[in-house]
Amino acid sequence: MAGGSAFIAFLAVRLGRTNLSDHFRRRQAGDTLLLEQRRQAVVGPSGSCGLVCYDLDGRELWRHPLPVVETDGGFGSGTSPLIAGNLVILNRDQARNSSLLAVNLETGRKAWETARPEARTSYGTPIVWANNGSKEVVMPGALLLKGYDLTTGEERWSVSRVAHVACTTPVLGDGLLFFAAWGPGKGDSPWPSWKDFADKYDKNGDGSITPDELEPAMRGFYKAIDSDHDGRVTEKDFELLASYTAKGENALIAVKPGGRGEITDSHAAWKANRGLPYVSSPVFYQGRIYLIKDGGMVSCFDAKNGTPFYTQERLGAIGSYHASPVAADGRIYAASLDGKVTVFKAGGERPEVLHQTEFHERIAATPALVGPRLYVRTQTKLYAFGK
Ligand SMILES: [Ca+2]
Ligand SMILES: [Ca+2]
Repeated sequence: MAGGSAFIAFLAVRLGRTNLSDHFRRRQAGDTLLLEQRRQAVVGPSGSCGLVCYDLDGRELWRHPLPVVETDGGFGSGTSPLIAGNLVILNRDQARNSSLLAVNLETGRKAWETARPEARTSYGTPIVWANNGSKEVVMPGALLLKGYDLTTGEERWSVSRVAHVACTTPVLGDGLLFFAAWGPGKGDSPWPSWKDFADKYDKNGDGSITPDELEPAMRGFYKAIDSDHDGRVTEKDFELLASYTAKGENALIAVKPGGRGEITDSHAAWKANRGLPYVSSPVFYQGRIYLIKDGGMVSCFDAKNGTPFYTQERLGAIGSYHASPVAADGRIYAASLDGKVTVFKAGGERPEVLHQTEFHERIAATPALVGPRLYVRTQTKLYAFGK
């Protein structure tokens, strides 16, 4: 399986007789529960406010409550917990007091927590990387991608010149680590000018915009725009946002193992800037990296050297993509947020679409491949496909 852990479907099937499934069904976010098969336990993030561990009969084994994350976007964190050995790792990047947290899988007690004072909100899920034989947690953050010692939480390396927004999860393949991130406000998606924004929203003409002057749908983003957190959006906030955005570089990067300290240049294998995904993570499959860009465009690169086989080819399924693509049996599966799943052939010089299915409701969670089955979780339903 690739493209992010997505055991939710498997769990819901296994737990279908318990009240847990109701709990899962009500959830709308794209975050995912993890199954630890050795202990037959399930660990889930509960509304961004902590970790809860259940056994496979739905009995609660422990819980580790946490303050609700305060994200820049005003919505919850989309991250999933990561189980690594006897630890459960959780991304706690938020507007203030960001950290990377590890709790003991047996007890739910904190094992270590590393402060990330430089980090703002991020939404991706950390992964484990056996980096030249030593196990690390790779944390996809805004502006910085970092590696930490799995056992102690100590920072080991750092890569800069990545996007100022991090929604994706890194992937591994062919001995390299790949991280693709894109943030709005630059390139073909510039921020509006302060003048245009104020003309539209500053209804009382006092030179600042208060939440009540925004459309309800935009109010969730108020904290992200109000850069100095004084409760009013002004030209100064736009300048701060522009300078923060300018620090990032929207890119797909390949990182070589063996680095310590600042390794942005020393351990870069290659880099690409086209076809970047916003929320969906890359998938590595048969020596290639696939990216799904919002709008329904797929790009495919040689994992070893970054040579593109094709870039930004249309899949015929427009819209946003929050679920990550997954790959199996010579095929790539991509689910749009609007609920269209496209199956295309892996390899080749262009994406050959084999099949498209309309599910008629939102798909935010990454489909799960478990043995010969493909599970797709939509807003209200769970589907299983197989031979
Ligand atoms: Ca105003
Ligand atoms: Ca402000």
